[in-house]
Amino acid sequence: MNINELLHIKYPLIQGGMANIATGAFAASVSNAGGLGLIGAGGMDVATLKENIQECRRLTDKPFGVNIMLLNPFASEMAQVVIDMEVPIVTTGAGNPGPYVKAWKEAGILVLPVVPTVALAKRVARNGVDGIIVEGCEAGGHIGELTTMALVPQVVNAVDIPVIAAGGIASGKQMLAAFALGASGVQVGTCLLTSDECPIHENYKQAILKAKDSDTIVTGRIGGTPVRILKNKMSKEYVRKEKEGATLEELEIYTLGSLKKAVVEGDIINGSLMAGQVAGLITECKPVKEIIEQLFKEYKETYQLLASEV
Ligand code: TUI
Repeated sequence: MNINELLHIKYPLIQGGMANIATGAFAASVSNAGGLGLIGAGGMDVATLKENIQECRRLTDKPFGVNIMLLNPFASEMAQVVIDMEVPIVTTGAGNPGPYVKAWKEAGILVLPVVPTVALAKRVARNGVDGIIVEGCEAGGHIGELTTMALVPQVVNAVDIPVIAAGGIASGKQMLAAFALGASGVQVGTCLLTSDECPIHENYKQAILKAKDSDTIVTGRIGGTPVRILKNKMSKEYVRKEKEGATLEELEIYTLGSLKKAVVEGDIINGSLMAGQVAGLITECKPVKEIIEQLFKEYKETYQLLASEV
């Protein structure tokens, strides 16, 4: 079973709801390529979210969704915006969406929370969500503790709704592995950062292309909000200060507005360049459509190769 029928999409692939990156235009390009595009509401205010929903609708007639990042101070207002604007699909991140699920379901919205543990997966499943995006700590941005390889099969055993694997997926082979673990679809972020349509600064794209396997680092582990980003002056200093016992206020100096610094200004020294551990697999910039088609081509070829060897 995959999620194509549930979401009315061609490929069982959801774009990560990357805060400050995934605009309405970007989401539309993913939806037009046959995946599910998401508007990342994480760094937006309510008015900006509304504009992006309108823009996405203008650019695609395919299904799209909104990712509501629950640490966003406007999250509860945004929960109402997606109802009022008849957004068909909502994903959530960085918290428990429990308080909003009933209203979304009553409005006919398909709800797919991103969760980092079996416990939260079971809780949201009881709330009546339509599927669960299970994100391992290989992912970029805000992460949990468990790896995709360990977490996905445990959530698959614990719930009876579709599970979508996220974190550490940037190739057809990794997609196939996710399906082997019981996933019904995948969510990808890092491999779309270098797409032609991705609105991040060229310097950010070049940094992803240059990154190797161990070029990401996790900030905020001690403070309780772990975030995986590329190693640079800012992130290395942040982790050093964190280990020295710096207060959250002292640490905030490094991260304040740092994602926008990277995305908009291309500041790869002091900016926060969110990326997953798969950054080392990304070697070229190309259109979203080609990235997605290549993933599924490799997926099929690998599946056939493995099947022929059994
Ligand atoms: O949300 C994400 N990834 C993100 S959000 C983001 S914006 C941001 N920037 C700086 C600091 C914090 C956020 C960048 N990347 N992924 C989904 C995800 N959700 N990963 C982990 C979680 C999560 C964590 C705890 C989900 C639920 C949760 O629940 C705790 C609870 O309340 O039970």
